[in-house]
Amino acid sequence: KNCSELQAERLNFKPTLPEMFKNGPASVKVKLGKTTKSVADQATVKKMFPHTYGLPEISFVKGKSSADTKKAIKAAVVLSGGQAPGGHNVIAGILDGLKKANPKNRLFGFLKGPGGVLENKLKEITPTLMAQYRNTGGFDLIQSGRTKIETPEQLGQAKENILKGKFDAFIVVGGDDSNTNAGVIAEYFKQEGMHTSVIGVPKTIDGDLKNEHIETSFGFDTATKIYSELVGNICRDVNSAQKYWHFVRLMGRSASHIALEVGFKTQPNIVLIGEEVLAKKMTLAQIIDYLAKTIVARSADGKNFGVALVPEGLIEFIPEMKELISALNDVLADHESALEKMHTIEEKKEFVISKLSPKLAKLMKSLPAGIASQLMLDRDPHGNVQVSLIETEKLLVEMLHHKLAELRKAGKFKGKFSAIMHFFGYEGRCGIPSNFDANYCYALGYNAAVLALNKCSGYLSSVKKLVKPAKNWECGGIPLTMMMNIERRKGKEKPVIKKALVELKGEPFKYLVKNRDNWAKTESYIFPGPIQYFGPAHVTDMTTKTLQYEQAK
Ligand code: FBP
Repeated sequence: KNCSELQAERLNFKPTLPEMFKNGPASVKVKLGKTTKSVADQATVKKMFPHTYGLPEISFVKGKSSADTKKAIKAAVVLSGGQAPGGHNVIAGILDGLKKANPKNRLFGFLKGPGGVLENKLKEITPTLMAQYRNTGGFDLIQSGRTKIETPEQLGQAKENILKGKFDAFIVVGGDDSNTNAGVIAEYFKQEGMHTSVIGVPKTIDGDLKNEHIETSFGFDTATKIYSELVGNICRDVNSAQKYWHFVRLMGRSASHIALEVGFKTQPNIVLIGEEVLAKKMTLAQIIDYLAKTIVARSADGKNFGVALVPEGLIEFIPEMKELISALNDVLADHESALEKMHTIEEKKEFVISKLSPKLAKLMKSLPAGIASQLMLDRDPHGNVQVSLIETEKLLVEMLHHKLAELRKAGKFKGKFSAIMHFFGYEGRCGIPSNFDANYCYALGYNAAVLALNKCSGYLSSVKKLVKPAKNWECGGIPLTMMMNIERRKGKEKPVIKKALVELKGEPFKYLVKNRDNWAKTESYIFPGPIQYFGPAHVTDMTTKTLQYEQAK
């Protein structure tokens, strides 16, 4: 009734489980791999995680399970951070895995993210409740939140509520920060002598929680398909009207994977990549020169139109801006209480500028007022600047108007520059999961249940070989500490899971470099259209170009 035709149809979709899970958790055996070490800063990470450092990798193979499935278990799940399409299927996979092992097993969901763990707000996920949410987008079944469980008091509170609920497993669905947290909790529970397994699931549309064992995070596929449809439509509009330049900022807090993937799927005239800007140590002025060059060259061919993709994290990759943001992070953290007492943004700005080095103070003052204020906004609970709120596309367009006016004066630009700006982010985070994400999330959840049944703690659910059909995917667990390194957060050194940025030596970026000059000059646009849920498998089940290029070698 209160449901669209497609929604009703998707409730009936049956995700494909990897072959090894076909006969349920009782027919899956744990195979222990090599012991592991963290990706960097080994000695420090080891010292901080004495109980969970160096755990062996786990892969699941067919065989008789040694897990005791006779004793019923209770598991709890929490969704943490930004939404990503497929979260409900993770929960469905956990529930089905648990129930298949023993119908008496029960699953609970903490409400509104880790905050719900601290406040002990939870509800049971029954098969009847789950039935209304299978293959749907969003996190509305139990919601999400960005609270962190990290202080000794918070860890103690989490322990108390997990013990109160008699949970044998605690599953955290989140991005790099949330899974870092899962690692901290796993360590703490072991230290406290608790038997509860803590397991992470890699979620984020940003696609930056990946490594050789975690090929992609869930949600990236669906979100980029949604943005690509929109950008493709804009490309066609641009080529029909031939009078505007469109600047599209794409979500992805830090890494530029989303912009790169949408670039592959639509072939626009310009794709900026933050990681390249950083590697080439480009200044804001150099980025503007690069954009202006393309605009002028197209204009000389009579084309006063085009499409440019701007990754949301770009601003933090410009070395001078990065330095400024990091200094601002420290000043804001060090003077939190003084700043809280100030009422206007101007007052805060003046105070902050007085604490910066002369070089950074000058840069801060040179920025358009709106952007400077946006840089001063509150940080999220993880201490990150809220890049989604910084309108980088406006900064670029404003500076381009100045640059092109200069070039016009010098007789080097005779065309028109009329810009339209967009930001695509939130519209992609809760879309109906693509077949890929529906299958991947279900497998990640089922796999997390198998890890829980085998009492594996401190692991991230890992499903690999994702360019193959879902039935051939390989499953297991990767120690959370293996992905950690030490970074500076809120002015302090912290162990965190290393963010996977766009690799400039990687195949996806090389593909862009090979093609971008041609895309800049021509209208090589392609139009991916909307996500297809029914039809030929090569259309419905295809995954990202990023994964295809990464795994082509
Ligand atoms: P996660 O890393 O928590 O999955 O969040 C990703 C993201 O969508 C980013 O792309 C974006 O910068 C941020 O969340 C926006 O955060 P918020 O939802 O708090 O506005």
